[in-house]
Amino acid sequence: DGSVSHKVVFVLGGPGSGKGTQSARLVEEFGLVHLSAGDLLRAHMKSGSPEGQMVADMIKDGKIVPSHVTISLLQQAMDNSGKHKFLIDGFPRNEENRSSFESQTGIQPELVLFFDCPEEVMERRLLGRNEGRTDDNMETIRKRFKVFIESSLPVIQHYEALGKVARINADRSADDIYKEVRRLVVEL
Ligand code: UP5
Ligand code: MG
Repeated sequence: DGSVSHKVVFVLGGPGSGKGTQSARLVEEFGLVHLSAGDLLRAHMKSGSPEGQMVADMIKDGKIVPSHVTISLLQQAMDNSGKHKFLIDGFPRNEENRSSFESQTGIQPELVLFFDCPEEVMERRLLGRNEGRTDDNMETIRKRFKVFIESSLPVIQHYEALGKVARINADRSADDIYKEVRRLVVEL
Protein backbone atom coordinates (compact mmCIF):
# COMPACT_ATOMS: atom_id res chain seq x y z
CA ASP A 1 0.00 0.00 0.00
CA GLY A 2 3.02 2.27 -0.19
CA SER A 3 3.06 3.07 3.52
CA VAL A 4 6.60 1.75 3.70
CA SER A 5 7.71 4.65 1.52
CA HIS A 6 5.99 7.22 3.76
CA LYS A 7 8.38 9.48 5.64
CA VAL A 8 7.01 10.97 8.85
CA VAL A 9 8.37 13.45 11.36
CA PHE A 10 6.43 13.80 14.62
CA VAL A 11 6.42 17.29 16.15
CA LEU A 12 5.80 16.99 19.88
CA GLY A 13 5.93 19.26 22.91
CA GLY A 14 3.62 20.78 25.47
CA PRO A 15 0.69 23.08 24.72
CA GLY A 16 2.08 26.37 23.44
CA SER A 17 5.62 25.06 22.97
CA GLY A 18 5.59 26.26 19.33
CA LYS A 19 4.75 23.11 17.36
CA GLY A 20 2.46 24.91 14.93
CA THR A 21 4.77 27.89 14.49
CA GLN A 22 7.84 25.78 13.67
CA SER A 23 5.85 23.33 11.51
CA ALA A 24 4.58 26.18 9.33
CA ARG A 25 8.16 27.29 8.68
CA LEU A 26 9.36 23.79 7.87
CA VAL A 27 6.51 23.29 5.44
CA GLU A 28 7.32 26.54 3.70
CA GLU A 29 10.99 25.66 3.27
CA PHE A 30 10.85 21.91 2.66
CA GLY A 31 7.41 21.31 1.14
CA LEU A 32 6.42 18.59 3.57
CA VAL A 33 2.71 18.12 4.23
CA HIS A 34 1.78 19.62 7.61
CA LEU A 35 -0.82 17.60 9.46
CA SER A 36 -1.83 19.17 12.77
CA ALA A 37 -3.89 16.59 14.64
CA GLY A 38 -5.45 19.40 16.68
CA ASP A 39 -6.43 21.34 13.54
CA LEU A 40 -7.95 18.20 11.98
CA LEU A 41 -9.93 17.56 15.17
CA ARG A 42 -11.08 21.20 15.38
CA ALA A 43 -12.32 20.98 11.77
CA HIS A 44 -14.03 17.68 12.56
CA MET A 45 -15.86 19.17 15.58
CA LYS A 46 -17.54 21.66 13.25
CA SER A 47 -19.01 18.79 11.20
CA GLY A 48 -22.19 18.80 13.29
CA SER A 49 -22.08 15.02 13.83
CA PRO A 50 -22.38 13.39 17.27
CA GLU A 51 -18.72 12.40 17.00
CA GLY A 52 -17.87 16.06 16.29
CA GLN A 53 -19.68 17.09 19.46
CA MET A 54 -17.76 14.48 21.46
CA VAL A 55 -14.47 15.87 20.07
CA ALA A 56 -15.52 19.43 20.95
CA ASP A 57 -16.32 18.42 24.54
CA MET A 58 -13.01 16.57 24.93
CA ILE A 59 -10.90 19.44 23.54
CA LYS A 60 -12.63 21.93 25.82
CA ASP A 61 -11.73 19.66 28.72
CA GLY A 62 -8.13 19.07 27.58
CA LYS A 63 -8.69 15.34 27.13
CA ILE A 64 -7.15 13.07 24.51
CA VAL A 65 -9.67 12.09 21.82
CA PRO A 66 -9.95 8.30 21.17
CA SER A 67 -7.23 7.08 18.81
CA HIS A 68 -9.54 5.71 16.14
CA VAL A 69 -10.98 9.18 15.52
CA THR A 70 -7.62 10.96 15.22
CA ILE A 71 -5.94 8.18 13.24
CA SER A 72 -8.74 8.03 10.69
CA LEU A 73 -8.51 11.84 10.19
CA LEU A 74 -4.71 11.60 9.78
CA GLN A 75 -4.99 8.61 7.44
CA GLN A 76 -7.55 10.40 5.25
CA ALA A 77 -5.42 13.54 5.11
CA MET A 78 -2.34 11.51 4.14
CA ASP A 79 -4.24 9.63 1.45
CA ASN A 80 -5.83 12.79 0.03
CA SER A 81 -2.51 14.66 -0.12
CA GLY A 82 -1.05 12.35 -2.74
CA LYS A 83 2.35 13.07 -1.11
CA HIS A 84 4.58 10.89 1.01
CA LYS A 85 6.49 13.20 3.37
CA PHE A 86 4.56 14.36 6.40
CA LEU A 87 5.06 16.52 9.45
CA ILE A 88 2.58 15.29 12.05
CA ASP A 89 2.11 17.97 14.71
CA GLY A 90 0.63 17.19 18.14
CA PHE A 91 0.26 13.44 17.70
CA PRO A 92 0.77 10.80 19.16
CA ARG A 93 -0.28 12.11 22.58
CA ASN A 94 -0.28 8.86 24.54
CA GLU A 95 1.11 5.35 24.26
CA GLU A 96 -2.16 4.02 22.89
CA ASN A 97 -2.15 6.67 20.11
CA ARG A 98 1.40 5.68 19.29
CA SER A 99 0.99 1.92 19.17
CA SER A 100 -2.33 2.10 17.28
CA PHE A 101 -0.89 4.47 14.68
CA GLU A 102 2.19 2.33 14.16
CA SER A 103 0.24 -0.90 13.84
CA GLN A 104 -2.58 0.51 11.71
CA THR A 105 -0.44 2.48 9.26
CA GLY A 106 2.80 0.49 9.40
CA ILE A 107 4.61 3.83 9.72
CA GLN A 108 7.51 4.49 12.10
CA PRO A 109 8.71 8.11 12.39
CA GLU A 110 12.10 9.03 10.95
CA LEU A 111 12.54 11.72 13.56
CA VAL A 112 10.72 13.12 16.58
CA LEU A 113 11.18 16.83 17.28
CA PHE A 114 10.55 17.59 20.94
CA PHE A 115 10.00 21.24 21.81
CA ASP A 116 10.96 21.49 25.45
CA CYS A 117 9.60 24.59 27.15
CA PRO A 118 8.91 25.66 30.76
CA GLU A 119 5.22 25.69 31.71
CA GLU A 120 5.19 29.36 32.70
CA VAL A 121 6.45 30.30 29.22
CA MET A 122 3.85 28.09 27.50
CA GLU A 123 1.11 29.48 29.75
CA ARG A 124 1.99 33.06 28.86
CA ARG A 125 1.98 32.24 25.13
CA LEU A 126 -1.38 30.44 25.27
CA LEU A 127 -3.08 33.18 27.26
CA GLY A 128 -1.72 35.74 24.79
CA ARG A 129 -2.80 33.90 21.64
CA ASN A 130 -6.39 35.13 21.32
CA GLU A 131 -7.55 32.88 18.49
CA GLY A 132 -10.79 31.98 20.25
CA ARG A 133 -9.77 28.40 21.04
CA THR A 134 -12.12 26.85 23.60
CA ASP A 135 -9.10 25.36 25.42
CA ASP A 136 -7.07 28.56 25.85
CA ASN A 137 -8.35 29.40 29.33
CA MET A 138 -6.52 28.93 32.62
CA GLU A 139 -8.69 26.02 33.78
CA THR A 140 -8.21 23.98 30.58
CA ILE A 141 -4.55 24.96 30.22
CA ARG A 142 -3.84 23.41 33.65
CA LYS A 143 -5.52 20.18 32.51
CA ARG A 144 -3.56 20.20 29.22
CA PHE A 145 -0.26 20.52 31.12
CA LYS A 146 -1.20 17.60 33.40
CA VAL A 147 -2.20 15.39 30.45
CA PHE A 148 1.02 16.29 28.66
CA ILE A 149 3.18 15.23 31.61
CA GLU A 150 1.23 12.10 32.48
CA SER A 151 0.35 10.77 29.01
CA SER A 152 2.47 12.46 26.34
CA LEU A 153 5.93 12.49 27.91
CA PRO A 154 6.00 8.65 27.96
CA VAL A 155 5.65 8.72 24.15
CA ILE A 156 8.72 10.95 23.91
CA GLN A 157 10.58 8.62 26.29
CA HIS A 158 9.64 5.66 24.10
CA TYR A 159 11.18 7.28 21.03
CA GLU A 160 14.16 8.54 23.05
CA ALA A 161 15.03 4.92 23.83
CA LEU A 162 15.00 4.29 20.06
CA GLY A 163 17.35 7.23 19.47
CA LYS A 164 14.79 9.14 17.40
CA VAL A 165 14.28 12.25 19.52
CA ALA A 166 15.86 15.64 18.92
CA ARG A 167 15.22 17.74 22.01
CA ILE A 168 15.01 21.42 21.27
CA ASN A 169 15.07 24.23 23.81
CA ALA A 170 11.84 26.03 22.87
CA ASP A 171 12.27 28.90 25.31
CA ARG A 172 13.94 31.11 22.71
CA SER A 173 12.86 33.28 19.80
CA ALA A 174 11.06 31.49 16.98
CA ASP A 175 13.95 32.47 14.66
CA ASP A 176 16.62 30.93 16.90
CA ILE A 177 14.59 27.73 17.29
CA TYR A 178 14.06 27.44 13.57
CA LYS A 179 17.80 27.68 12.84
CA GLU A 180 18.30 24.51 14.86
CA VAL A 181 15.17 22.75 13.61
CA ARG A 182 15.84 23.26 9.91
CA ARG A 183 19.30 21.71 10.25
CA LEU A 184 17.72 18.53 11.64
CA VAL A 185 15.14 18.28 8.88
CA VAL A 186 17.49 19.13 6.02
CA GLU A 187 19.41 15.95 6.86
CA LEU A 188 16.40 13.69 6.29
N1 UP5 B 1 4.85 31.40 19.88
C1 UP5 B 1 5.27 30.29 19.23
N2 UP5 B 1 6.61 30.17 19.30
C2 UP5 B 1 7.06 31.22 20.03
C3 UP5 B 1 8.37 31.64 20.44
N3 UP5 B 1 9.48 30.95 20.15
N4 UP5 B 1 8.47 32.76 21.20
C4 UP5 B 1 7.33 33.47 21.53
N5 UP5 B 1 6.07 33.13 21.16
C5 UP5 B 1 5.93 32.01 20.41
O1 UP5 B 1 2.36 28.72 19.60
C6 UP5 B 1 1.54 29.14 20.67
C7 UP5 B 1 1.58 30.67 20.78
O2 UP5 B 1 2.90 31.06 21.10
C8 UP5 B 1 1.24 31.39 19.47
O3 UP5 B 1 0.56 32.58 19.77
C9 UP5 B 1 2.61 31.67 18.85
O4 UP5 B 1 2.60 32.81 18.03
C10 UP5 B 1 3.47 31.88 20.07
P1 UP5 B 1 1.99 27.49 18.66
O5 UP5 B 1 3.01 27.43 17.59
O6 UP5 B 1 0.56 27.59 18.29
O7 UP5 B 1 2.22 26.31 19.70
P2 UP5 B 1 1.66 24.83 19.71
O8 UP5 B 1 2.70 24.00 20.36
O9 UP5 B 1 1.20 24.46 18.35
O10 UP5 B 1 0.43 25.04 20.70
P3 UP5 B 1 -1.01 24.36 20.69
O11 UP5 B 1 -1.84 25.14 21.65
O12 UP5 B 1 -1.52 24.16 19.34
O13 UP5 B 1 -0.63 22.97 21.36
P4 UP5 B 1 -1.55 21.84 21.88
O14 UP5 B 1 -0.71 20.65 21.87
O15 UP5 B 1 -2.18 22.20 23.16
O16 UP5 B 1 -2.76 21.86 20.83
P5 UP5 B 1 -3.23 20.85 19.71
O17 UP5 B 1 -3.98 21.64 18.74
O18 UP5 B 1 -2.14 20.00 19.29
O19 UP5 B 1 -4.28 19.97 20.57
C11 UP5 B 1 -5.41 20.59 21.14
C12 UP5 B 1 -6.29 19.54 21.80
O20 UP5 B 1 -6.78 18.64 20.80
C13 UP5 B 1 -5.62 18.65 22.84
O21 UP5 B 1 -5.56 19.23 24.11
C14 UP5 B 1 -6.55 17.43 22.81
O22 UP5 B 1 -7.74 17.69 23.52
C15 UP5 B 1 -6.90 17.34 21.33
N6 UP5 B 1 -6.00 16.43 20.59
C16 UP5 B 1 -6.21 15.05 20.73
O23 UP5 B 1 -7.10 14.62 21.48
N7 UP5 B 1 -5.44 14.19 20.02
C17 UP5 B 1 -4.46 14.62 19.18
O24 UP5 B 1 -3.80 13.77 18.55
C18 UP5 B 1 -4.23 16.01 19.04
C19 UP5 B 1 -5.01 16.90 19.76
MG1 MG C 1 -0.67 23.79 17.53
